[in-house]
Parts: sequence; C-alpha cells; structure tokens
Amino acid sequence: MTEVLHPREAARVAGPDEAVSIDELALAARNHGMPLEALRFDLTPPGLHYLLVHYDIPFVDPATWRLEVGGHVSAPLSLSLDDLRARPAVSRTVTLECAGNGRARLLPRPVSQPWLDEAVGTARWTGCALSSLLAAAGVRDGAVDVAFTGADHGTERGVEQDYRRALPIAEALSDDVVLAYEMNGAPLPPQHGAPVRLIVPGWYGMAQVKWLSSVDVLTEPFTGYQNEVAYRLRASADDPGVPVSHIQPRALVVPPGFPDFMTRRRIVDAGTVPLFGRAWSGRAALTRVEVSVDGGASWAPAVLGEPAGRFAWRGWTFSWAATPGEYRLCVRAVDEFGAQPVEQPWNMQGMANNTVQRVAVTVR
Ligand SMILES: Nc1nc2c(c(=O)[nH]1)N[C@H]1C(S)=C(S)[C@@H](COP(=O)(O)O)O[C@H]1N2
Ligand SMILES: [Mo]
Repeated sequence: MTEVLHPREAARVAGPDEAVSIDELALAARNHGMPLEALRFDLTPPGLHYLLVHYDIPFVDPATWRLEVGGHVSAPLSLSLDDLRARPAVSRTVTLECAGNGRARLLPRPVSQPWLDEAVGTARWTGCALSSLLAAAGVRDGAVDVAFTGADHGTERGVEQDYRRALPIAEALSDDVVLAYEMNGAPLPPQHGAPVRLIVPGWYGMAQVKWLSSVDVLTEPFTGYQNEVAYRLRASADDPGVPVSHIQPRALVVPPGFPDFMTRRRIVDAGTVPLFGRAWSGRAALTRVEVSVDGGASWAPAVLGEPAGRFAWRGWTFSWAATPGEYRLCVRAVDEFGAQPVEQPWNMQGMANNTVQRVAVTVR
C-alpha cells in the first residue's frame, strides 16, 4: 500500500477582497455546521451534528458490507457487520471537531469548506475496540502505521483517491479507538459513516474515517494524500509542515437572547443574563473557561461543569450583569498547555485554528 508522493499543492488563499465563492457555498450547503443553540444537548442529535463529506456519501449495503483487516498481520480478517456486532461492545462519548473549523474567519482566507465556529458535535459511539481486532489479526513486529480506507472516492487538487487516513501504530493500539456501528444508540446514519466508521477520541475530524472498508497494517510510514498533503500546518506553499492531530482547546457560547435574521446580531434585555456553553480540548485536560464582554480586553472565570468523559465537551455557565449598550462577547477555553488565542493562528490551509468566538450583542 506504499503510494507515490503527491505534489504538495497547498490550498489556495483568497485575495484580500475576494468573497466566498459559489464553489465554497456548494461545499457549505452539503457540509453543515451544528447550530450553536444545539450546544444545549449533552449528546448532539444526529441531524444537528456537524457534517463533513469530502466527496459523495457512498451507498453501502450493510447486508453485504465487509471489513478487511490485513497488511502486516499474521491472520488477516474479513468481517461482516454481524461478526462485528457479535464481539464485545464498547461505548465512548466523544466530541468531534473539523480541523478546518473557523477557517472562513481567517485573514487571508484559505479557500475550502468555509466553516465559521460550528463544525462540532458530541455523540455516544458504540462498536468494537480496534485494539481487540488488531490483536485477533496478530500485528507482526515492525508495524509502523495503520491505514483506514473509506468506500468514498473522488479527486482533490488533481489527485484521485479513496478517502484514506493513517494513524501511528501506537495510537491505533490504544484502548480509546473504536470501530463504531452506533451513534447515540441507533445504527449510524448514512452521512456519518454507515455501517461502520472509525472513532479516534481527541483527534480532529479527518482521522475519524467513515464508511470504513479496510484496515491495513503498514511497515512503512503512510504517504497518502490526506496525511501528507491535506491535513498539515503549513506556513507557506513550499513548507511541508507538520501533521494535524489532536484538537486544540475551544469554548463556545450559546448566543444569548434572540437573533436578527440577516446579521445574526443578538438582542438581549438588560439585567442578569445567564450564559451557557461548552468547552473541550483533545490534546489535554481543560483547566478553566473564561468570558469577556469587551472583545477580549478583560476576562472573568466561568463555572465549569463535570466532564461526560475525557474526550467529551463540558458545560459551563456564567452570569452576565448586562447594562444597555453594544457588546462583543468572547469566550475562551484554557487547558494544561494554554489558552485559546484572541489573535488568529494562521496557516496556509486554515487548520486547527482555535481563535476565540466573538458574538455581537445589543443590550436594550
Ligand atoms: N471516508 C471518509 N471519512 C471521513 C471524511 C470523508 O470525507 N470520507 N471526512 C472526514 C472529516 S474531514 C471530518 S471533519 C469528519 C466529519 O465527521 P461527521 O461528518 O460524522 O461529523 O469525518 C472524517 N471522515
Ligand atoms: Mo474535517
């Protein structure tokens, strides 16, 4: 499964006054975010969970579907959905976030799926532990990476491919990783990877391969497009960059009051305004969440709720004594490695950007 190196073409960066294009709108209309009011749900109802599909949703018949587990193993496996369901089940509550979340607000804007802040959702994923399947197949000495291939197919910056991503062998063998066939207690819906997808808790969305068809143990580092070219933090077009992996800390607030239809500006009555939101980090444990009503000039601590799992978002609350005027509400998460930045962390492809959310509010 060693592949030729692809030309490392980077995503295009929009010109200074270049608006979001019809191509970007076409992506945005297919790949929707989670409306921020859905932050209220501990588990995101599947229709409200964000969605990202690079190519088309493949039509996979669960009755004939098989998962091939092979490569550098002593006993390759070929499993039906019933075979997987007959194995011990594990469940994980996991917050997924697209690595491109926040991209559309970057200046200059990398041209791709134009997310604002909403490319997130949390679900309870149930399936088989990947480690148990790899143990059954018998991973041989010298394994380096494990590649996961989806049933979807397309071209991306000129490279035709099945959607395929690899994980380092140590990560693939960790107990956290699941081959999920259920989302929130029901069979996976088509758009979220039916019949089986990979769940790698703590990692950005690109690692969570949907419509899984094969798992291959490799003795050489994987050089496929999605690892080598697409999901990298690159400072410039000729910078090979570093791979995107774990989710950076982020907090979001349910926008308070009610919105204006076109601008989404919030209108709130003066008085005590209870704020609620969620915060998460895939790379480390959260230490606190802070709120600013002056665009990030000053910060006050929020009350952080209990985690539903190490890789699930946590609720937070804050009581805002709001007086009439115009405000710019901001919220930031802090983990063991630091706080979300107020200034954008820019890179060529707009990946892993966790600039603080800003919500315009009129208090009347
Ligand atoms: N096979 C396949 N898996 C995939 C993708 C894809 O296009 N094809 N998109 C990835 C990306 S970039 C993200 S952010 C997540 C989105 O998962 P969701 O749509 O279930 O929220 O799926 C990942 N898994
Ligand atoms: Mo993504």
